Amino acid sequence: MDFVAGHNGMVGSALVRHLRAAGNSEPITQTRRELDLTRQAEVEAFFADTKISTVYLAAARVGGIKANSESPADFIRENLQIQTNIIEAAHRAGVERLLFLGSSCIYPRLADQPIAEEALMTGPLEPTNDAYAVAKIAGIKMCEAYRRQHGSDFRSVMPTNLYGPGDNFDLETSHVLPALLRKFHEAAVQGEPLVQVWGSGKPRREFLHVDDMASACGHLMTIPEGVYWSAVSDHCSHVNVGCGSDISIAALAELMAATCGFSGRIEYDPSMPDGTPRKLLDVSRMSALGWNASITLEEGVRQTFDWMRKHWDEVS
Ligand code: GFB
Repeated sequence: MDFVAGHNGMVGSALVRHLRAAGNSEPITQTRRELDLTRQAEVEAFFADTKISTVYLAAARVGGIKANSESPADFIRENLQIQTNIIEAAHRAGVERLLFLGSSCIYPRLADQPIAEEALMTGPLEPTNDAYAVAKIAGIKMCEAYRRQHGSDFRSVMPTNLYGPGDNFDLETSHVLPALLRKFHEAAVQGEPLVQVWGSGKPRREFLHVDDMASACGHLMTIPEGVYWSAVSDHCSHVNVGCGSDISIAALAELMAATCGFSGRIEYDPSMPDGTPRKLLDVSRMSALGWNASITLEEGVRQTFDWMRKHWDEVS
């Protein structure tokens, strides 16, 4: 049976949708109330009592540049606890295959673009999210260590910035795409003359729709063990997942304005951090493993905009 850890999050819920659509039996899930993933004993008891063959480790504490800057201790502690508990419990319970989900912020702030998997730990991290990044790097290294010591088939996937249904639209803690979608929509509806965008607008970001991410995860988990581990190496075993192109924050803001029918002024707030100047992923390893993204930014934004309005009471 598949266990999706973090099934209520944006990625976790997309994974559940994907597994259902692929005809898999209903995945096992646990709400926070049912299972606190930061508690080692609880996690080990759950794995001991449940017949789990594969794990999608999508549970994490996530957030945008402001949330990461303000709560680094929470981000590093909670993510280390969750991933360490699940990886060890999966090993003890003899889980056949595990997929650990990280983030493109693991790479050096000024890595050569597009960023190849081998760029990991070759330079200083982006300060606004180095705590979260170190936790995710530790997760990759932990999966590799279990592979070398126990022969565990524990894989790691590093997505670029994700967006889509089920995203967090809170203006303080969210990522840029949902935040701007909400800001421009509210301004358009309320007839406001101005929308504030953080930073200079110059940074570039790559965006992947979460349903593409779920499809990539499903694809990675169907690759036979021998094929996967001969395509990666024991000390660089993670796989980037992205769409292969990026956009400036300024151009994204223009796209959001057009999507929401906002015709007012866009103002930039230089007092807010820009973060990493660019983090476009090299996705050739994933392409060679037989998967490419298919949802364009335009259609993904349109779909997310429709979803946001349909769930407005929930998200606003
Ligand atoms: O998406 P975001 O918060 O995180 O910010 P990162 C991306 C860029 O959008 C930054 C700008 O340059 C922000 O200054 N931006 C403009 C805004 N307006 C806004 C706004 O209203 N809200 C937000 N949030 N940003 C995250 C990491 O970095 O990437 C996470 O902090 C994770 O740990 C995630 O790795 C994938 O893309 O800079």
